[in-house]
Amino acid sequence: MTSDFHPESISRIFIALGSNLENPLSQVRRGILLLAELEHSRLVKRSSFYRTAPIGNTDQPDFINAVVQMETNLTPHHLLDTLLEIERACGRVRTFPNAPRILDLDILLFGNLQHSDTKLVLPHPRMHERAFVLQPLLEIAADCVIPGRGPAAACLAACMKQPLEYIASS
Ligand code: PH2
Ligand code: MG
Ligand code: MG
Repeated sequence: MTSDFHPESISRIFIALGSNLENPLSQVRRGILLLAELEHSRLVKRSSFYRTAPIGNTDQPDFINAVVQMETNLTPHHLLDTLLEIERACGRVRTFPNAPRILDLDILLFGNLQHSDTKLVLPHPRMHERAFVLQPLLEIAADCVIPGRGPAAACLAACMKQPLEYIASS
């Protein structure tokens, strides 16, 4: 039988939050409150909020983005399922890839784990090329190294042309 959590193994994880529908700032704030209540887990730090231009599908509203650092005893897949449940509970409806969304919760890093299957790729496969992830991540973890990619600060230097506006710290 596989277990949902490892009582003796705590992992340091980072989760990205993003919203561009229905008052995005309050959606991201609510997402953080729900993450703070996650079972077998502890919220350690959260970044400021950033207003960011959409990357990919550019024909949609600006996003509010933030990143949190947590500790968890959950397994990566149980964490993933739990984040998808929170997204649904907050009213997210999946239509097409990169569609506007009420709340997106992405696992960026799960300790130093490098993993790939049909449901989950770790580290997040596009995090190293997205200023809206790297800037808030570096705000709370300045020395962060992305397994397989190198220092997050060097990754951010390569994507400085992506517009991003610091909006609030609380
Ligand atoms: N999320 C995406 C695609 N593009 N752009 C911004 N600025 N912020 C996001 O959170 C974002 C995006 C897919 O999840
Ligand atoms: Mg995403
Ligand atoms: Mg997602």
